[in-house]
Amino acid sequence: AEDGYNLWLRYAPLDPVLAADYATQLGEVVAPDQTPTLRAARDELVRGLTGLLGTAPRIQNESSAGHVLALGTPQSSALIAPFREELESLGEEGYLLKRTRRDGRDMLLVASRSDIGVLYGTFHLLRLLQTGTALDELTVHEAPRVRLRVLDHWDNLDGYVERGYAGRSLWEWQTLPEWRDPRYTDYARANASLGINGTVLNNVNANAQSLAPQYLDKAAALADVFRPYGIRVYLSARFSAPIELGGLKTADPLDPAVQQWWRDKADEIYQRIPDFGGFLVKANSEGQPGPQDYGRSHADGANLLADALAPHGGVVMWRAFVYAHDVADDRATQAYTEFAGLDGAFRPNVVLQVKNGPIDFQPREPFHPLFGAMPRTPLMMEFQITKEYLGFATHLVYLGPLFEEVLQADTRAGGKRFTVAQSLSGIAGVANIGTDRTWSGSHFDQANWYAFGRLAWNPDQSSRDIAADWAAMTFSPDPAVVQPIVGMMMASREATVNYMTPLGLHHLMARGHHYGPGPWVDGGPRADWTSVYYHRADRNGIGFDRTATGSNAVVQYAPEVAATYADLTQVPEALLLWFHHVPWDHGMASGRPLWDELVGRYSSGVRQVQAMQDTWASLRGRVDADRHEQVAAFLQIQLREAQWWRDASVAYFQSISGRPLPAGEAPPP
Ligand code: GCW
Repeated sequence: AEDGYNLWLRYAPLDPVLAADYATQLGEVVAPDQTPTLRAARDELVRGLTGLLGTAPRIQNESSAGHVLALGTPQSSALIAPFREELESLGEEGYLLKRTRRDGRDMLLVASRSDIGVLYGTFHLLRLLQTGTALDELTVHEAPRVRLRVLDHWDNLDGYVERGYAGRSLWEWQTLPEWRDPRYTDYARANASLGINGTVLNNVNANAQSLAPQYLDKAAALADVFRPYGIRVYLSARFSAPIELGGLKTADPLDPAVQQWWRDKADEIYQRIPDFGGFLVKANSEGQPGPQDYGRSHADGANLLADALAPHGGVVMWRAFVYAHDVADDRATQAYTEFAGLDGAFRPNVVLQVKNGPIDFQPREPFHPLFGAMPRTPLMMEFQITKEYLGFATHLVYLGPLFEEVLQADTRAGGKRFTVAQSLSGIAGVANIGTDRTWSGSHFDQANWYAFGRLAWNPDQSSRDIAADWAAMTFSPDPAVVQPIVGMMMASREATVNYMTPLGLHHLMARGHHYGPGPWVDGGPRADWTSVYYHRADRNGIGFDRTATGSNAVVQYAPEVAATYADLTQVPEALLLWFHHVPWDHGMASGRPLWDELVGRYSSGVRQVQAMQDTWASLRGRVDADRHEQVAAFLQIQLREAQWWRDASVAYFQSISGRPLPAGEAPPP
């Protein structure tokens, strides 16, 4: 039965004619296996070809004439050595796939300067076969565009995953380091297939114990498993660890004893994990300790850890998601206010990790104003793959278009085109992975892990193309399956925006768990924990004025962007209520008044879910029964809940606007 465990690496048998054609074109395989990484590449190739083509490939040490598939580096393979020059420009992680003739052989090369590049190239070749791509004339030069491509696990030491909807943590701290669950290897394979090269094992709301020796031993065992797959281990560091673990009186970054403690801690970690990636830190946000507790800046805090890691080559990923105890005028402005002025103050091995938008992983936000605003500081995107504010693992929401929209946003930094993607040194994704048999809590949420990884490698790819690859690999390369699935996926995010937070509304979810509607939530312990803080609906209108007449958050963007967002006639309708408070009868592009448009968007979100259901129903028989049934059931839940969102939101806003429902709109029950 298909249970989803194999992700996009199912290697289900191809159509026999196609399989036979591939088998002839590939011929014999010459794949060195001197290192663990080369062995992983060879094993994956054998696994993939056996599944896809129906027979195990013949692995040779030398090739005779005829067709040969050659894997390797110039060092490990005599067949690859002549192509050394062509590999120069591809860097340490890049690879070449190339069909060529040499010495009477028809060769297909999977070549790289490094072993890890060979593994990446092998996964790429397998993807071409899984998607039924023609191999004649093949020439692929690939190199990652972003250096740090990292998954952030919000996993606690007790196995609970914060905002995790896919079961418990994968890391079995209880049985590590002795027992290395084979699932760790499958996790590494899946990530390597996308080029992900780092993993932060523990929650940013960090327990200092993660840095205690016994946990370092466990982390080291995981690092050993991941190493052949090019994945470095990182840890979230609790800023007050010198007090909690070291017994010091302070964690002040300028205190010499504190500095010594972190240097010693770094030495201790690198003794166990020589390629340790570094630390991720959440400081002075939502109650976490940090340098501001001692009157020091974020730069002082980040540099403290950076100095400890520098001798070993580690980096500090310092988060810009700061969220203070006392509510600022506009929570959306806080990160920029605290960080923009620190540009240039960080050590070179500090990377500032910025969430995609200025609030918090909403279904839609404008891009974060720090992108493009810190030219002297390496920046790292933080996306949330787990869908905290988008219906958890139950709702089918493909995040590719959300990621793409943010990555392609033009910051206009320096007055010219400069996309968010161009500003990045790294990309992190808050993982949606747990012990669920599907890994991600649903079949379609696997696509969000997949799309994240592909975009981390090259943020300029199209989310539609990525969806097509994923659907072909996960379900079937048959275009009659791929096309409708891609159609569903591409429409799904906008559907969710429509039934949850249309037209730039945000943070209307029920308080705390963030599942289901709660636009009425008021009177919480602090103003910005309430939905009314964000939508500001009153008798006259709705929306958060972030222009000069309001919080003036727009000025945090480059002048051209600020001017566009601030201008009611230019702001994209999708962000209208993010930046403006407008009257209920404000004229919209559709010709309808805002109130009618708003209700219409809520209703169209529901209809879009119905359309997904219809598409999925039409695929019965083309998708295996097990997965078809579960997706259908989840879509039924999503439809019910989209209706719930629509009815609750429309009823609530109607109680404020006092306006009649537009013609044809059913009243909430
Ligand atoms: O989105 C919010 C979540 C918190 C999370 C925080 C953060 C890890 O509700 O659960 O804490 O963001 O990103 O630090």
